[in-house]
Amino acid sequence: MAKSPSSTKKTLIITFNTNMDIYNVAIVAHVDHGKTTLVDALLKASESFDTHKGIEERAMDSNDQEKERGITIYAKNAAITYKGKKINIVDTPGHSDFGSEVERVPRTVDAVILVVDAYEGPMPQTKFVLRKSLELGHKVLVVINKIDKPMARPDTVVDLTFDLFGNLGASDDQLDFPYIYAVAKDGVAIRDLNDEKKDITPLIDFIFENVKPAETNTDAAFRMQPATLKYDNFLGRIAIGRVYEGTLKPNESVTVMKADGSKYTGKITKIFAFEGMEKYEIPEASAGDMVAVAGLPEIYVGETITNDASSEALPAIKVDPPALAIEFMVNDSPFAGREGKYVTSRHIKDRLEKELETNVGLKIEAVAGKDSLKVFGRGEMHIAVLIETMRREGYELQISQPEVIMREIDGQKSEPIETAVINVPDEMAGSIIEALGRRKGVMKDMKSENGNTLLEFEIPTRGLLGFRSTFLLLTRGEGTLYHSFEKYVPFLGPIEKRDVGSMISGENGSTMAYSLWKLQERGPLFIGAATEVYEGMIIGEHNQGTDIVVNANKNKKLTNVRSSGADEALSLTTTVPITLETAIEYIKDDEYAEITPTRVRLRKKHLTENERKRAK
Ligand SMILES: Nc1nc2c(ncn2[C@@H]2O[C@H](COP(=O)(O)OP(=O)(O)OP(=O)(O)O)[C@@H](O)[C@H]2O)c(=O)[nH]1
Ligand SMILES: [Mg+2]
Repeated sequence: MAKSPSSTKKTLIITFNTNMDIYNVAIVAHVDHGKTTLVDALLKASESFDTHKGIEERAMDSNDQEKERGITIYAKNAAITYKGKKINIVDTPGHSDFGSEVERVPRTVDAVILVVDAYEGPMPQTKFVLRKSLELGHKVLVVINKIDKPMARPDTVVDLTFDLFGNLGASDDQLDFPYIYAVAKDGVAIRDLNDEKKDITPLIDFIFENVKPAETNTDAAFRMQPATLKYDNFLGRIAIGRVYEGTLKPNESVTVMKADGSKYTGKITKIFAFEGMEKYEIPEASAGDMVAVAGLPEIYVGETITNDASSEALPAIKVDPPALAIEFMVNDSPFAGREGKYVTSRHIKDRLEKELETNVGLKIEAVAGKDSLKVFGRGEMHIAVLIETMRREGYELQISQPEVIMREIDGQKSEPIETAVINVPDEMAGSIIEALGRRKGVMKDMKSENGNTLLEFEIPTRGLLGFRSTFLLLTRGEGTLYHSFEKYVPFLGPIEKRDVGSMISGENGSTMAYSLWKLQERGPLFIGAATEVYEGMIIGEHNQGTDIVVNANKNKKLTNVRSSGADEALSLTTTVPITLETAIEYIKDDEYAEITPTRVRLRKKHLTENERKRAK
């Protein structure tokens, strides 16, 4: 189709049409079930200007870490126009650590599209996002995706999804959900499994049929509620959300109503709407649409922006509280400041405060009597993504073991428990059941099918901390493990975190292959030869369950001593290098991880043996 001039970027304002029907939908699912791929397919089908040109795979996952990890981290808006109608789509993350992104979004839409993998069926996070959507009374449309998988069982998955709706207390209306099949990867959707697989348009028509267009009461006062925040170097904080009623032009003054009931006035300088993956400046925000507004540097999620100070605030957005905290502090190891550009506590504090402006699930708190900050997040990965971003920016810091946040409920200390769903080859099920049992997991279900065992556990979040590496070891990477917050229960008593101790360097200096070669019998090593170490640095695991102090810097006492530590004649079993994620999993409460732009080192909080004895 030849492009008319009106469909180019510059004149996009022409496509802004207040009379256009608008459909606001959020796409939710368990991790990897194909949400972002489905949004790609929709963008490619869009009739509007050049959205479908040069869309790379999972283009919505635009952040560096999203690309590298292959997952969505931040909820994002996009929009397509088709047959003269507009669909605002919010793509959400499926990983449970980014659940707060999902909790906020459904409030801004009229319907939710639940994607379910045609082989895996509903998984822990399917339940979480569906529960949130049903609670809001939303209509839920189901897309059974990946029907091309060799083991796909689309009909069974529809039944399982129906059961899940039932278990979660869906209303009769919700229970009668419409569904459609898709191969998002190939950009096709079909109503009936026997239909010809042509393109994605059946899904678009399916949305038009089953979602009510947004209400567009433009006579009322302007009211909008931000659900996500972005930071722009030129414009500052940008609030993205839905206009519930009324209209607003740039430079009109507005009143912001905060969650605590207080108000202040401000001015919105620019208004944007979405088209494809981009946002474009528009002359007026209008009821029913999703817009991004700039000009309110203090704006926060869930607040109400209005042009009539006497209008009512929109209902607050409820977000589950953080489940986990990690202490961030200045790196005070002997190697501090070697690799980082920003290393002081002020640097770290300022950076974290900036992060709070847009990272809604995150909280920080000063630690009494210490020059450190506690960072609260939804899960290990939520905080790990932040640490990774910081080290890429040149920050250096030290972190503590993650701690699960307890809550006082009805006068009782309570802790979060999660549903964990595990799929492993049959012969490995026994060791997994044992390992989770030790971590206070309670088995809820067990099924074996085609040589694979599917296990469902309820397990305290504490029990899952650090479990992933054990899981990988026990299953040799052949299993899958998903978990998602379920509820708070009274505290279940102590859990021993790991039954291996650390191998600790007793000296400063450089490691020698000869020493390491002898030490490797005592447990896996984290570092190789010719690596600089300091007294108190953890260089490996001790498989006897206790900490031991070792000297990794000794060389062979021979006359023909080699000058280099890297003695090729000695073959070291492979070392297990410490990554940010493994560090967070590994450290015990008397240990720290130092994170610099180029290194991750583990250390004891107290570096010398004497200090450690005294601290006991
Ligand atoms: N076989 C098959 N694979 C698909 C299909 N749709 C998506 N995938 C693949 O599934 C993987 C995950 O896809 P994503 O679109 O990133 O999944 P997501 O739901 O957005 O994942 P998160 O955002 O991390 O929760 C990618 O490797 C896709 O290529 C499909 O229809 N069939
Ligand atoms: Mg995604």
